[in-house]
Amino acid sequence: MITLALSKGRIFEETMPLLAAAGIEVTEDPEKSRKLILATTNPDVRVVLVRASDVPTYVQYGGADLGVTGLDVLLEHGNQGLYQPLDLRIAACRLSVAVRADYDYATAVRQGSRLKVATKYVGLARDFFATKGVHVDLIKLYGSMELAPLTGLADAIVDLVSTGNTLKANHLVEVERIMDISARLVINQAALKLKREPIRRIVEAFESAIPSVAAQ
Ligand code: PRT
Ligand code: MG
Repeated sequence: MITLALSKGRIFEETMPLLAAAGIEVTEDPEKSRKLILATTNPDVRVVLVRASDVPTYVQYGGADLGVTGLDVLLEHGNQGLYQPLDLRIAACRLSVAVRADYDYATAVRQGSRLKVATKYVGLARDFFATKGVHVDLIKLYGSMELAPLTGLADAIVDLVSTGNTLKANHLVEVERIMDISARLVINQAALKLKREPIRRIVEAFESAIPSVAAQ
């Protein structure tokens, strides 16, 4: 049995065409079912639904053989115990710094001010500002980062941006682009040895179905 860890929402939806390329279809709709283990048209492959930030943990400890996870989640988790992530080029977005439209970020940075930065990505944010030589107090949040600058909790946020509509709706502006993000296929190292053939078939099918750069 091959177990693939996915999170509900965009990762699940955007992984479906890749699975289809491997001849695999999930037979239940995760938005309608309360089940956490979903069968597929391949009796040897099942999908487990976990929180997006838990996908690397499931794969690292063998709760799943494979998983699809954002590069943001993967870098924040650390790469330990996970085999060579394949860039699937799905769920694309970018990790950025954003501030209130009336906040003068450039001047604050130039003057060496200490910035209060709210984020779910404490590790990535720490590395980014350390490299820039900007002093920051990091405030860990679990969601709705956009609210932090509006309430005075923080001067800036580090969050994912895709269309930019959420920032715009909350009168925030993107002031730095930290990195481009897309989803990765991660593989448990032991599973790769023990289930080499079936895993290789899935990886090859995924590779053949990765959206081309031109199509994005
Ligand atoms: O929602 P939950 O707390 O359960 O978990 P999650 O937010 O980690 O999961 P999910 O499904 O929202 O995101 C899974 C993965 O999708 C992330 O780890 C990213 O790699 C990727 N991804 C791609 C995104 C986005 N695009 C994205 N736009 N994840 C989140 N967003 C959010 C962003 O945080 C912001 O709040 O969407 C909002 C911005 O979108 P725009 O289009 O308004 O700019
Ligand atoms: Mg979300």
